[in-house]
Order: sequence, then structure tokens, then C-alpha cells
Amino acid sequence: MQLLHPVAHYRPYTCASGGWGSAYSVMNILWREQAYRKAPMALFRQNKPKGFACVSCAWAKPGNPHALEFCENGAKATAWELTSLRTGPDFFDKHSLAELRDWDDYDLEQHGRLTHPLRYDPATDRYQTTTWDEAYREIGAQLRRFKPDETVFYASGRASLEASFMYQLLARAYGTNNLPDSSNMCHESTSVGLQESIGVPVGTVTLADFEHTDCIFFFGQNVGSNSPRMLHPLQDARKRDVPIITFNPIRERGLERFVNPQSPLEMLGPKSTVISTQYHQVSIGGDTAAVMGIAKALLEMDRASGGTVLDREFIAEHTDGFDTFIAEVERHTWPALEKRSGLDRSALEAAATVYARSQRVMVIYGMGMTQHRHGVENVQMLVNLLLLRGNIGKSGAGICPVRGHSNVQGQRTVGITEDPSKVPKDKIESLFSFKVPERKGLATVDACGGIVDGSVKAFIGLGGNFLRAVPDTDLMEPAWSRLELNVQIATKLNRTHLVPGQRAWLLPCLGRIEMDVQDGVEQVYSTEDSTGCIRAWQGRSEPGGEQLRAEVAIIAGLAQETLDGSQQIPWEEWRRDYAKIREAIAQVYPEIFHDMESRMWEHGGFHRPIPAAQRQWKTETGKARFVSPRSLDENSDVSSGFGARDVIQLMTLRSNDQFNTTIYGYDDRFRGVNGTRRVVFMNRNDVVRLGFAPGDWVTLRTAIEPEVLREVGPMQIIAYDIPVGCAAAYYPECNPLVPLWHYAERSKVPAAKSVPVTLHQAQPDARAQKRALPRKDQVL
Ligand SMILES: Nc1nc2c(c(=O)[nH]1)N[C@H]1C(S)=C(S)[C@@H](COP(=O)(O)OP(=O)(O)OC[C@H]3O[C@@H](n4cnc5c(=O)[nH]c(N)nc54)[C@H](O)[C@@H]3O)O[C@H]1N2
Ligand SMILES: Nc1nc2c(c(=O)[nH]1)N[C@H]1C(S)=C(S)[C@@H](COP(=O)(O)OP(=O)(O)OC[C@H]3O[C@@H](n4cnc5c(=O)[nH]c(N)nc54)[C@H](O)[C@@H]3O)O[C@H]1N2
Ligand SMILES: [Mo]
Repeated sequence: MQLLHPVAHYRPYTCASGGWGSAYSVMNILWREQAYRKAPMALFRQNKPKGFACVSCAWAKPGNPHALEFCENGAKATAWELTSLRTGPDFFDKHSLAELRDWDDYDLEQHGRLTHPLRYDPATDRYQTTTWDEAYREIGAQLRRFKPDETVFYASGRASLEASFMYQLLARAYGTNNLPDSSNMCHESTSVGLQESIGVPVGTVTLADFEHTDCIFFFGQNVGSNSPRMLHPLQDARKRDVPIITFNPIRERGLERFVNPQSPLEMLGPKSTVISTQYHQVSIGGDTAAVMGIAKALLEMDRASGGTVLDREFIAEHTDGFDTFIAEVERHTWPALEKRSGLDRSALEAAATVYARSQRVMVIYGMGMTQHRHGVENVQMLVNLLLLRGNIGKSGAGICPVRGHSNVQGQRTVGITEDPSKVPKDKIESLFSFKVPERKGLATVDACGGIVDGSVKAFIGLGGNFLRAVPDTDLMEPAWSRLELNVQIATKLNRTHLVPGQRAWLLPCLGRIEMDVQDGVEQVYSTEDSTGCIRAWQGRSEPGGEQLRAEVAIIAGLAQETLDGSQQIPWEEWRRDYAKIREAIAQVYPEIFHDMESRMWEHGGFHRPIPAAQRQWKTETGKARFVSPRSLDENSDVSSGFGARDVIQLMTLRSNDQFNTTIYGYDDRFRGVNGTRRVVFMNRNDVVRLGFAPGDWVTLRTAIEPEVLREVGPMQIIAYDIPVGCAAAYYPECNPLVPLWHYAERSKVPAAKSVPVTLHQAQPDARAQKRALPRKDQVL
């Protein structure tokens, strides 16, 4: 258990991403998880036909896989799931929840897989073993007591299409659209922004486009840590001399250089591939200004060249809003754009020059764009850039949001959404004989609001670590403990399970790597990746325990005890044969899933139709739309009145050693940090200006809404290559700093990438001080 906070060991990392560091890191976790028996075999089947879909990120899996089609972090996720360590009944006999609440995230999950269905016993403050039948019966009885809208059905983005489809049907047949999911904290800005701009809620790029593109823009996504398999198509593109232009406040190693750890030639040779040909360290939240600057430069070039730079034909035939957008571009002066983006005019002109001479451009982006108050506008600004030269709806071009969880996009496709207007109501009603509730349900921040004000009384979690992943966690925990019912379907113990509310059940499930046998028949499942590709998979490893049940089985079990049976939903038949669930999915969504049973096994799976990729715009006006941002200033409506001069913008992000709230270790190799996550990365000038020195211990305080104290610390300052006025620290440790109301307008994605904070001196603990490293190690 790590209660004390050791001193940051900081030494800039000089190697490329991938390479030996990556290979070593994989060996290390296999050893620590004692997963060296099962995991190596499993890794051969990862992302392969008749194998399993990696449980880490949602990046596309090629139809022709490499011999080893996994990355460092995919291997960690596999080892994490196939660990031989177990959190069994004896563990809970030993530890009360009050005690476990003092443990770090790392230590909680490090004890391995949950093994038995558990029920919380308030008298002993412990989880006790129960039977599945008893759990279903009692949870069902509890759920029937609540009004349907008092219950929330959360999903975290890993469950298969089959389990997700059943889950949303359970919620709706129960009587509520309260179906928040992790997407509400992630790419909902994409779903809202792209839907309005180009008429689809998802990206238009597929893996094949990487082979034809002649220019790639990268905004706010850390490919080296969070979707490393994408480094392969990027490396291939670079070998064709395709320029990659990156916008990120910090120099992420995966975006700089890469050595393919699966290529002996590259591993032994001296050379790495340069990924980004231009690297622009934009200020946090400055992307809209940066893209506006590129658009301004393009406009100037267009005028100088007599109108050859913008694709006027495409604009006239396919878009609307162009004139208003151009007026907006002209309204902003260069000095204003430079100030807000933190970039020189010449840098933006350099990006524009490459863009203007490229014929097939794609834009890739991640949380650095969506998790802002202007998250939706950020996404739409990227679309504006593409539309200027007709870069949507042709091969090698398009918009490419990099989704997070491995099936998060698919969950939405099969109905996990709080908005009933997004599901085929008539089909569901006629097929399953119940009325889809009309009232809009709660998405994530609204669900949090309901938990705080007491209107939400029961919470079911299909995976995830809700209480740790949401904003304002210090406010949320006490509210959460007032829940009357807390049911979590999970693979490992996490913080959300430790705040039980009045009644709690913890239901352990199979992971997707594991064989799923129902009544003697091995089942297969399907997922949709970040490029809209739908594929079949099969878990092949031995299940981690005899008591574990498949998510499909658990949902069927709960449904049968909760619903009154008046619906025509064949839960038991579905549980026995997942092909029957797919049949139902295809009946509800025939355009996407027709003939699914055969197509999902085809070479590399099949793609859902994406009209925008064919230049069919399913928008309000039937055109692709230029949407002008209302302001360049992200927090214009948030007063940072107190101590404005001392306020810096904090982005909360992931290390290379975590999957969301799952912490694999305390190192962030690419950023050069070892042994701790209690650090804040800052520009040296800010450190000095604010009266601190690198290595100092500080507390961070949120600099908005002064009447509420939100703070996290102590953390150690690392002087880092990051723009002035910007800082970075790790999620989820910093979540108490993000106010619940501080979210993207229209998508309600928490603005986790732009939290105004101030710094305050803090005391390190004595043990940490003794281990303090020489100053020169801690500074850049
Ligand atoms: N190994 C691993 N893989 C993962 C995950 C994981 O935790 N670990 N999580 C999964 C999930 S759910 C998701 S959503 C994705 C997340 O993957 P990413 O989208 O890469 O998410 P973050 O790590 O939060 O980092 C976002 C990047 O945005 C940059 N950034 C922050 N603010 C700004 C800004 O204002 N402008 C610009 N241009 N850049 C900015 C940061 O410097 C950082 O490089 O990864 C998925 N894959
Ligand atoms: N400040 C800040 N907050 C953020 C973010 C940020 O960048 N900054 N990012 C946001 C984003 S993008 C996301 S997606 C959310 C993530 O939020 P969540 O999806 O809720 O969180 P995870 O950490 O992915 O959930 C991990 C848990 O899932 C369970 N689990 C793992 N595999 C399985 C499985 O196969 N089945 C089941 N049933 N359970 C399983 C395990 O018990 C594990 O402890 O966090 C968001 N919160
Ligand atoms: Mo995510």
C-alpha cells in the first residue's frame, strides 16, 4: 500500500516511443501480474481472426494482422485481465471497506480478479459471499421498489455489442432512459459536433485511408500511450513522406519518434522514425484560435493565388455557412490569434502551406479537443478546416476521432444513450412489446447531479469506476454514500465499490479475453471500433474463476428478476445463444447490421454505412456545415476573479502506465517520471514567477467558484517543456478539482483539460523528504 508520496524521480526520456523501453515494460507487467503462464499465448490471439479484441483502446484492428497485433499498453491490459492474482472472499474477510478506502487505486486492483458474487454487510462493513440466485433475486426486488427514473444504468464502454444491446433494453423495459456512459466524459463532444456539422456522430476515416492520405493533422491525442497500434499506419505514412502536423501543449514522445518494438531490424538499428514533421506547442484551449489562424492564412493564400487554394466547387455544392465563417475568420486579427493560440503567425502559416499543397488530408484528434468547455466547437472547427479544401468524403481524407474504450462507439450504435429520439422506438416497441419511455434520461453529469440532490436512488454499473472517473469526486463521494442501491458488475475492485451506499452488490464477470461457454457452447461476441468497423471475436483463455459469469448472463439474470415479464424479451434464449441477440440487433438496426452473422466474420469485419464519407450530408440543411465559433476564449463566462494573475490552466491527463482509473504503475516513461503520480508539470517561468522552485511541494486549488474549496495535493513541481500559463497533472487524482458544472456546452463532457488553478505551498511528508533526489535530477 502506498500511503506516502515519494519524491518525483524526473529524468527526461531520450529514447523513441516503442523500442526496448516498450518490450521491457511488457515483461515487467507479465511478471508482476504473474500472468506469464496464460498471457503470452493470449497475446498471439489478440486482435486476430478467431481471437479476442484487445480490451484496451478502440483503435481499428487491421484485416491482415501483424504476427503480433498488439502494443505495449494492449499487452498490459491483457496481463491485467489474465493475472493469476485473486481478490477472493478471504481478502474481504481481512479488510473492511473503511480500511480499503485508504488504499490507492493501484493497490486495490493489484490484488487481482474478483472471484465471487458479493453482498455488502453494513454490520461488519465488509463484502460477504452470496449466491448468484440470491443476488439477482434481491437486486430485482430492490429495483422494483424504485420509480424507474430513480435508477441509473451506467455503462463504461467495454461490454460487447450483445451485452450493450441487452443492457439498454433492460433499462428501457424497466421504464427509464437513464443510460449514461463513459462517452459522456469522452467523445460526446464529437457525437454532438459531427452530427451537426456533417450529419454523422462518428468519424469518416477508415484504416484504408491511411494508405492514401498525403497529409495528417494531429490535435490533442497522445498516440504513443493511448492508441499505440496507430503508430504502425503512421510510421507507414511517414515512410511515404507524408507530413504529420501536430498540435499539443507538450511534446509527447509517441508523436515525435517511434521504433517498432516488433521489428528486429528496427530494434537493433540506430534509427527511429520521426513522426511529426511540424510540432506546434499550442496553449491549452488554444486550438480554435490556431485553426482560425490556419484558415486565415489559407484565405490570404487563396486571394494571392487568384482563388486556387480553397475548393470553391466543393464549398458551393456541398456546404453552407461558408460566408459567415469567412467573416469570422477575418474578424480576428493575427495578434489576437497568436495570443490565444500561443503560436506565431509564421508557425500557423507553415501548417497552412503544407495543408494547401496536400490533396488528401485527415485530421486525427482526442481528449485534448473534446474535454473543454468549447469541446463541441473545437471539433467543429476541425471540420471547418477540412471543408475548406473538400477533405471529407474522399479516400485518404476525413475526420478521425480516436475513441477511448474498446467498444464505446458500438455501445452507442446499439442504443446506449439517454436520448430516446436516437433509438428506433417503433421497432423496439413492436418487437419486444413494451413502451419505450419518452422522457429524456440522465447523461453522466446529470446523473451526478441527481445523486447529489437525492433524486437518483439506485445505480447499476456495467463496468467502469464511475465515482473515480467523474468530476468533483470529493463532492460526489458523500452524496454517493446516500444511494439506496449500488450494483457493480466488474472484473476488479475499485474505488466505486468501496462507497457502498445502503445496499451494495459486487458481481464479478468474465473479461473479453476469457472463454464464454453457455450451456456447453462457446459463444462469440462483436464490437465496433473507432472507424465504425464491426467484427466478431472470441475469448479463448480459461476463465479466471468458476463463479464468474458473462455480462450477457448477468444482465439476463437481473432482467428476469426485475421486470414483470409482460415484455416479449427472450432473455434466457439470448443467454444460451448470442447469435439470437445479434438477430435481434439486426432487426432493430437493419441498415447497419443486416446479415451480421456472416459479415462479422468476413476479412477484417464490415463497416457501418457512414453517409458523410459518401458526401451525403444528413444534417438539418442537407449540406455539410461550416459552424463558426462564438468566441476564442474558452472560459469567458467563468470568472477567474480571484488572483487572476496567479491562475494557470491545468489539463488532467493519462500517464503511459494506466488505463483510465486503472493504474498499472507509478512510472510515466515517455515523460521521464518514475515512482510517483503526485506531480504537476509546469513551465519554468511560471514556477519562478509564482515564487516556487522545481521540486517544491504544492497544493492545487480550483480558481473558480471561490465559495467552494476544491484542492488536491501535495504534489511536486516538475519544470517541463509546456507553454507559459499551462500545467498538466494526472487523472484521476486531480478529479476533485473539476467542478461538476464545468463542462462542454451542449455535450456536457467535463472540461477536464482546462481547469483554472492556483498553487499553494504544501508540506511533503518526512519519509518522502529523506528520499529526496538531488535538484539537478528534478529539473529540465
Ligand atoms: N494505455 C491507455 N490507453 C488508453 C487509455 C488509457 O488511459 N491508457 N484511455 C482510453 C480512453 S477512454 C480514451 S478517451 C483515450 C484517451 O486518449 P487521449 O485522447 O490521448 O487522452 P489524454 O491522455 O487525456 O491526453 C490527451 C492529449 O491531449 C493533449 N491536450 C490537452 N489539452 C489540450 C489542448 O487544449 N489542445 C491540444 N491540442 N492538446 C491538448 C495532452 O497533452 C495529451 O497529449 O485513450 C484510450 N486508450
Ligand atoms: N479528470 C479527468 N477525468 C476523466 C478523464 C480525463 O481525461 N480527465 N477521462 C474521462 C474518460 S475519456 C473516460 S472514458 C472515463 C472512464 O471512466 P470509466 O469507464 O468509468 O472507468 P475505467 O477506469 O475505464 O473503469 C475501470 C474498471 O472497469 C472494470 N472493468 C474492466 N474490464 C471490465 C469488463 O470487461 N467488464 C466489466 N463489467 N468491468 C470491467 C474494472 O473493475 C475496472 O476497475 O473517465 C473520464 N474522466
Ligand atoms: Mo474515454
